[in-house]
Amino acid sequence: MFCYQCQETAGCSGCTRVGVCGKQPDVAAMQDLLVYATKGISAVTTTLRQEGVAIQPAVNHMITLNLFTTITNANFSKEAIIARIQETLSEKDLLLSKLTNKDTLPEAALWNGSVEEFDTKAAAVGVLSTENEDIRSLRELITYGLKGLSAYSKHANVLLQDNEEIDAFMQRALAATLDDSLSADDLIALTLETGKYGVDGMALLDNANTSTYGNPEITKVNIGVGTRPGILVSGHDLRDLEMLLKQTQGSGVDVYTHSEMLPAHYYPAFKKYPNFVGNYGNAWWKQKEEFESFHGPILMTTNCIVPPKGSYKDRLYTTGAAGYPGCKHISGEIGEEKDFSAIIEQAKHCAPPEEIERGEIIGGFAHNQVLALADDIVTAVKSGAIRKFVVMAGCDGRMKSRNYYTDFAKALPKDTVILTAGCAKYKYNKLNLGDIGGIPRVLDAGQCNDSYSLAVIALKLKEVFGLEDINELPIIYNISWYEQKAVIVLLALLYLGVKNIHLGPTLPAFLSPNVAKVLVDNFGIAGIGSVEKDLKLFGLSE
Ligand code: SF4
Ligand code: SF3
Repeated sequence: MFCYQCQETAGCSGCTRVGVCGKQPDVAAMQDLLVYATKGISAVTTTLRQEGVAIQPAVNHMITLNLFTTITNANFSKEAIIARIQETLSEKDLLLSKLTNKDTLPEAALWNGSVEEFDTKAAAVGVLSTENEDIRSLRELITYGLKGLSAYSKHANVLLQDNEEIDAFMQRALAATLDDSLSADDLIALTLETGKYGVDGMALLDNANTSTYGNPEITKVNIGVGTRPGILVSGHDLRDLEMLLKQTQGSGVDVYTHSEMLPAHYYPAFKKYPNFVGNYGNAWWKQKEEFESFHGPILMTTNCIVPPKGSYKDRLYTTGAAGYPGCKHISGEIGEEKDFSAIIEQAKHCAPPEEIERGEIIGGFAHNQVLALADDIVTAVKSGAIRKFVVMAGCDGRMKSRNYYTDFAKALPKDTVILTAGCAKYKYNKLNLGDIGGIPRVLDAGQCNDSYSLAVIALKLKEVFGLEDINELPIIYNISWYEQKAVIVLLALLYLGVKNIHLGPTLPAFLSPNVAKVLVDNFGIAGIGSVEKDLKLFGLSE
């Protein structure tokens, strides 16, 4: 196997024997083949569009879901991935029969094979099949950005929002990563275009979320526990949470959020459920301890799954793109009501969650809420009460080096405000960093996809302050990444013209020295150093 798509890749270069995430070589091979088949069908849909043939939403959804399935920590089930490959190959053959000109199609568009041939084929089509390291680096950078975009599209799709332009781009770009005639410069241009569609994808999801569930608002979230049995919901899918909340009414079972589901509490639509008790635990990587002490069933709606311990494996359920061998999967297509009765029944026989902390955390600072406070914020900036905003959005992870973010947050001068989104926030959202004239020093906009809110806020402040360039704002970017959704957020920020982003705890292994140089020279991308050095660099030493 060879995989280097996430920040925790072995030796900061590539997982070759087994994934640090727990992905086994046979699963990695099927993921490679699924990506290959998905690129193949995308080459067919792209050519069909050129011939004026419309592509059905079901095909777009299939491609989106395929990519999402291969995101880090989403799906460890070989069986589920093989089923997706087979479905994709048969749909591709149907589409091929509608095509007039097949001459320009790449090999991936024409290939088909039986399950017995999958292993051999997978070994020939992985990441290392592109020999030139710069072309490989750019192809993977684009592919990972598209994986992130697919996650955000899928969340919009389940709320019945589609954008054919985004789907068409995603497929055109996937097909382009198979095209040997494209130069490094062509692929750099495509990388930035991916960032443009990243912005569009996040805007689509933002609209889907807020038009369905209302605008997030300032909310205090309980981090303690109640006395009844509970179900813990993790991942990013708000529609799954909504269905579960509805189905648990009157059941005597409470519902808690975990990790990236925390921001659900900020939406008005979920506040009406009396059994929606609070948030349990921290970011994804602590789940082994926290899922054990939770005692009740856990529903993983997306990434990030840590291979479960036997002690709670029979309480772990997956749905949507998520999967784990031996864990029950709850099915349900877009537009269908999923049946969570098995989870609810199991919960009734479980002990209530064990208290691991108590108190409250505050969040809900998505763009609408922050813009409602714009006058106070502008006054605070003009008076000097707020010196700088520090965007610390992104992912959390296991590595000890990520304690940098806790130390950095603690060491920031008291006249700075952290803007955050994603599970990165768990490194500092319980530190009680205080407020500036009533404005909390940690403003949580929501999930990783809500990083879009941070861009909207920046653009609004640029307008209010009458600035020419987004980089003239008193905003510093010190972002942490782990998986591919952070890649699309990064590309989106680059597309918006944001410069000098610091990315840590390490730079992506998939950036070749030459590609990294392009990002450094053109966008001022940099890694992180020590807290002291970085504070100095940002002009924030006291
Ligand atoms: Fe390794 Fe990350 Fe790939 Fe898992 S997703 S195999 S940890 S690079
Ligand atoms: Fe976290 Fe997996 Fe990325 Fe959505 S849950 S930010 S790592």
